[in-house]
Amino acid sequence: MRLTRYFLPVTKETPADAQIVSHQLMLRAGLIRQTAAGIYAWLPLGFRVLNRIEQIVREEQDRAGAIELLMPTIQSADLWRQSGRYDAYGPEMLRFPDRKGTEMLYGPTNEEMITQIFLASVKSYRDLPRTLYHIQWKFRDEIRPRFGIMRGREFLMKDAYSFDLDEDGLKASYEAMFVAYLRTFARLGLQAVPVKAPTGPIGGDLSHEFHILAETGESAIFYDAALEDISRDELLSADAATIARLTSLYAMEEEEHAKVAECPVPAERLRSRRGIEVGHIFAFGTKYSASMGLSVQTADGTSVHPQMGSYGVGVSRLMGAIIEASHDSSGIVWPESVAPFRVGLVNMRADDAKVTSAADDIYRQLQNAGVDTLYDDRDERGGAKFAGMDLIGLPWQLIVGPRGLERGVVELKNRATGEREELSLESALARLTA
Ligand code: 5CA
Repeated sequence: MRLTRYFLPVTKETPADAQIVSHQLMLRAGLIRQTAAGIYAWLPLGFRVLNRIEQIVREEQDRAGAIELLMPTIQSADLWRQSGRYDAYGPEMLRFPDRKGTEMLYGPTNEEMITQIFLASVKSYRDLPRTLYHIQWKFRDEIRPRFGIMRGREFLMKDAYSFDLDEDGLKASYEAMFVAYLRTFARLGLQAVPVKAPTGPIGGDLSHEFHILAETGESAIFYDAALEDISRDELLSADAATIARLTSLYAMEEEEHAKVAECPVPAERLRSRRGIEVGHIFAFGTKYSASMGLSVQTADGTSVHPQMGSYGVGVSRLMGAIIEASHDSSGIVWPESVAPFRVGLVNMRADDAKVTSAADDIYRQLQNAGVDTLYDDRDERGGAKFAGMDLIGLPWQLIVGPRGLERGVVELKNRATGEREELSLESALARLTA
């Protein structure tokens, strides 16, 4: 993509209304634009990152055996009356009539709808177990939308729902999602701490939240320092034993921790940090299947309400969490897995025909090799270009200037380490296409 043809409104000034660094950087780097309180447009660069995060979440859901579908954002009030949650949900739910006066709402979550869909077609134990998921926009009329997309009113969520015949089945489905979450966050370059959670309005018995440690996190959590020693490789190869080990280590939200009479962790190993909740999973058994009349025939001819769980990931919130975890004083440092482009190609002298012809040629070669490249072909000062590239945080910067070209070299900069290296053009391309 040529910057002279792109839509990338970056700014130097730190926006006054943004309190945390991820929100400031998202506005400055031209990723998002607020259109109403807690509601954001995703500008081209931000939309690319959102799609990459979504794709990693999707791949790990698929890998865990979950099946993707897409449910609508708009739901009917009657559906929610069946579970008894319509009145219970309160002012966070955005409610409105359609032209006929039918009461509608913008979905804050989808337990009722998936149960209704399941109910219409599943009658037998042979159709279980199943886990279905979608990645869809939600609306919650938060009292205090803040920190940009971190606590928005409209936000993108992956929500999965599992249906099992019995409690052992539910436990297996819950663990499969637990593994998927550990792998998802590891692939996003994040270290997530699983915290045992109270179940709240979703209901149920077993629940975990996944927190990314960051000073700006909204939750205070207490946990065993041993949770910090889990390696990325271990998370990527997580299995039931990993979960057993992780969940045996102490981790609680402040409110729950305060209720614990005697903390099992010795003081020197107890950590108190702030966390961003990026995922939340619940095993709630028959709460919705019973209230909404979903039952299936078992092998011996009796009828049972399926055991259910629901599993949420804050897809849009993850972008904020990634930036909180990965930035420096110059800007964002994207992990390779979600970077909007892999390479930022910088033409140092767009007013020099020789340099421009060389940079154009490199751009074509990168494109032909399938390397996502943002090409700064603007006629601007080098300093401004460097600052812009550092701000938007692409993993690699490839710099083409007149002095280097005379000696047959280009400069390759690694955004994360700051290391710069002069290389022949061939070696630079080989490095980037590897
Ligand atoms: N039905 C369940 C699981 S599918 C559910 O809705 N869980 S939740 O309320 O915990 O939301 C799931 C995830 O969505 C949260 O862990 C959080 O990462 C994200 N989320 C929730 N509210 C917001 C919000 N206002 N802005 C951005 N992300 C949010």
